[in-house]
Amino acid sequence: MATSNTDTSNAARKKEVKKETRLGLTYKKDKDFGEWYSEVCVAGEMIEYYDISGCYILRPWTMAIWETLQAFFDAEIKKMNVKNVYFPLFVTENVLQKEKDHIEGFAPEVAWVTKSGQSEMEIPIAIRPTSETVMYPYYSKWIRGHRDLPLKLNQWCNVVRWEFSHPTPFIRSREFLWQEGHTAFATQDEADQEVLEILELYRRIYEEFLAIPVIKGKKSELEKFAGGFYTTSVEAFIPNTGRGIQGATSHCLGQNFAKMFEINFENEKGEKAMVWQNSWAYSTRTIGVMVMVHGDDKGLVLPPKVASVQVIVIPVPYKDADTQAIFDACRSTVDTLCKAGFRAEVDLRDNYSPGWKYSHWEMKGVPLRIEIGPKDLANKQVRVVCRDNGAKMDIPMHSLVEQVKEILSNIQESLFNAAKQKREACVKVINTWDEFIAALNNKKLILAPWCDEEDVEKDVKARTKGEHGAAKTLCTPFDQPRLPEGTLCFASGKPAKKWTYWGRSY
Ligand code: 87F
Repeated sequence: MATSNTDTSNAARKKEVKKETRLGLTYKKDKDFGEWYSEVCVAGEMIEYYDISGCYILRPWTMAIWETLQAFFDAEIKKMNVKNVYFPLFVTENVLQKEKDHIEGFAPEVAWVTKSGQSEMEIPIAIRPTSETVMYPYYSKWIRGHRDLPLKLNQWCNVVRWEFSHPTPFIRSREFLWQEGHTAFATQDEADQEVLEILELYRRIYEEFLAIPVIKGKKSELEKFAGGFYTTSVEAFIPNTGRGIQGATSHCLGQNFAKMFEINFENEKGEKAMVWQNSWAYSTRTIGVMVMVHGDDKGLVLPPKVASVQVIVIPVPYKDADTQAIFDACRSTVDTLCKAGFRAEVDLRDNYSPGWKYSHWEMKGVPLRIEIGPKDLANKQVRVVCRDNGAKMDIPMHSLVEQVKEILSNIQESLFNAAKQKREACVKVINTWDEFIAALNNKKLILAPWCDEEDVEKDVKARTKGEHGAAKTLCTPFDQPRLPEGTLCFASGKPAKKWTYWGRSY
């Protein structure tokens, strides 16, 4: 990309502007969703592909969003008295295997370092796929008596899981960023309560920041974290593919890990007792869900609360207009907005046309564009254009701050409402197997009465196996519709115990 250069002649500049006309996406969201998604991640400058499959470069446009989510969550857990720590990236085979049952199914995904330079290492070391086995030996050491409880630690880190299924930026990558919280309590009550408190923070990340509606609920026995007692999650839905996606999880581990790692304490009565533990995590996957839900054929659509640039100001100088005055007006507009607390920037590059800049910032999903041309200058106004619906209005300079505030908050709200409406249109309540299959083929988010038996879920999985993947339970929502007496399970015909969401998933 050429930088501005005062020596560049007008003719040369024009040529440069002309060259740069290829903008816009080649794929359509409704037609080729998978290709559209990869293209929008790259063209929106969030991701760059790397020469190791399943690994992606997270560019500043991504990291700014991650940092916003991080700042929110980090402040909230600190209010709960959770402390941040950092444990090593590496773990020995001995320690990793300590907890055999839970690691067994995951073993193929563990990446190992076997060499240093040209020499084989004496003991190979694994790269953490999650940190239970790294951390819990020290919980055992640090927890002695009831006064050491609760112990509430969190770390912000990367983890590596060498997946073999199709990698997708943010959604399924071999290395990703997350936070993992690991807490220990004297009583189940305290643990139960924290599970839900954390889940509520995850709901807020999705709904308040990313403008994505989620369902809070409990995972089935088959889908829960095998090493735990019960798993809760927030579940999102991607209408275009008809797939559910687990947004974040908050587990109550019960006393399983306490037993294995001997995390004991002396209680108030002087008796030996085992701790109750939780673990919880959300990852950079959140950002992929945001891209999938809000993006359109022009590119990314960023919710104002997370956009690193909320307002982009673009000068629109006509041939004979006073370019300097327009540039000054743009700069002072950005100044006013930044002083009022908005994240605003101006695009003064002289080697791109205004039209090119419009497309560029639309591709990057900036929520609000401000255009300033000679007419706006004369009328002491600016032209604003909303990214989400293309709405245009002229607003007087004197009310700039109040109006921008109002417009951004409306965009945030309407993105959420639009996403919720789209999701609701995909929800299908069913009662029979035939209705279930029909809904599955129609990419629905299925709410079905279920007997809650593991074998029945396995059977549903087996019966729906196909090129698009099997159907499974997403969650049993905490918010349960009424289950009329005598309702039968859609799959087994036995008495139904609960309403559960089913579908294909990521
Ligand atoms: C892959 C390889 C090895 C998931 C893995 O959800 C181990 C694992 O334990 C593994 N993939 N898991 C489950 C992670 C459970 C739990 N860990 C702490 C969480 C929240 C944060």
